[in-house]
Amino acid sequence: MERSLVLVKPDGVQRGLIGEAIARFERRGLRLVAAKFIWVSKELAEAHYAEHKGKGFYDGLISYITSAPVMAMVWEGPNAVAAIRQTVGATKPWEAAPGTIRHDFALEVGRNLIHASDKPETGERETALWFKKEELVEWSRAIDAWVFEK
Ligand code: IDP
Ligand code: MG
Repeated sequence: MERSLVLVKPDGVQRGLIGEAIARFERRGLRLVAAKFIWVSKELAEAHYAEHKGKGFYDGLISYITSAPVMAMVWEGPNAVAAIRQTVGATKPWEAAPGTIRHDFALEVGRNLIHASDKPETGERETALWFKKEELVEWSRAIDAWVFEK
């Protein structure tokens, strides 16, 4: 089963969009694995966004993600990474498809509300970076057979 890290970033938290994001992932059929509300340290922010180090927006990105608390979660399901990226929408909100979170609630790339892992391997790496093993909950739902084919 694929897993994705999802962050409701500081702007999403401040704008009261934690519930909106969770509702969309729940409705989609994804299963919650872990969640915590935290103020991100500079060290964690830098480790999380290491691939962007050296880019023009990097310093702004680190201040953005550490500016206020975030809601960090792991969601799982078949094709979870692609499905979640689709629900979140394109990085630039003005390019995000109508109906996606970034389309419906955002205007700026530097205030795009949500983070979601970009590949299954990234989902695993980011899950391990943000959560300890004992924070990940293995469980099943009565509806799983009606959402997951296998
Ligand atoms: P993603 O979040 O859709 O995976 P990435 O390209 O991995 O997008 O970029 C990480 C984050 O960095 C974006 O979500 C956005 O918050 C920020 N970012 C990316 N490009 C820009 C930019 O050109 N200006 C400001 N912020 C940017
Ligand atoms: Mg990314």
